[in-house]
Amino acid sequence: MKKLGILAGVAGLAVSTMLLASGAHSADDAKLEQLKQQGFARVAIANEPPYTAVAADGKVSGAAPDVAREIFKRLGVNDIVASISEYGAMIPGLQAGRFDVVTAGLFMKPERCAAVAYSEPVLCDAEALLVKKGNPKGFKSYADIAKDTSATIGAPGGGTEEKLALNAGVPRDRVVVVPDGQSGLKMVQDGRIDAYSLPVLSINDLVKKANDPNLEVIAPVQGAPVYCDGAAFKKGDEALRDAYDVELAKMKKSGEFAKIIEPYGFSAAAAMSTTREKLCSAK
Ligand code: 6CS
Repeated sequence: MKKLGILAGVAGLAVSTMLLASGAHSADDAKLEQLKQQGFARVAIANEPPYTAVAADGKVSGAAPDVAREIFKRLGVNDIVASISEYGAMIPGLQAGRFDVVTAGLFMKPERCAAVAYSEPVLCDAEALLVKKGNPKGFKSYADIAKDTSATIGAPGGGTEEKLALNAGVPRDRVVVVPDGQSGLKMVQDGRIDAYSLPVLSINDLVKKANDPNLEVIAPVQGAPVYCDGAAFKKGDEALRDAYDVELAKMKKSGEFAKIIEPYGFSAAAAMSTTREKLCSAK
């Protein structure tokens, strides 16, 4: 597969060069042509259900990849090939050409909007805290964790929750970088951290699968905004992003978008109630 991938990539590059030389297409269209030749789009995911998930047999699912797979099919790119990445490494990986797009629930925020070309909104969610049953330290917000000098919080490296905790005043040495949901759950269960923070739907998925009566979910985290992600493209691939948005808009209008994301617990109306422009200019 790898050799095939390299050959396909070289062939794609040759097609792109021909297209550019002919002047018939902009550099951006060449990107879509290259993906069509490649036969798949390389997507970055985190393996954080229900946003993204990789089964034991390698099958990729989750609301974000499912939307992306359908849109790329409509653009003539037959499949997606996923790589698991930490949130903090997704944008550098995209910029370095390791992925063609990030479809992982990478929430739109001004600093990220400056670094990538986001599609219109796809998945929206509030933030949550996973704590021991009874919420012994009475956390309702990231500020509460900051105020309690003995409290520690776990969050994804380079993720939104890490940033929210630091911005609320939790010192760096009390914010623990946690590689994945299962680790975060275990660390709370073992008392190694006082709280673990992810978006509400991710925490709820973890708790449902853990089936542990000694856990409690605090949601939404007071003072934290509702975020929405979009598919994140490399700066310079705006025409591919625009083509993606055309198909996304059609699916939102036809109800096909809701059919994909709502079984995962996401609200199509929430994504359709806002725009990239609003989310990228949020204070
Ligand atoms: O965009 C982010 O940074 C966050 N998004 C998700 C879906 N999970 C955690 C992550 O920190």
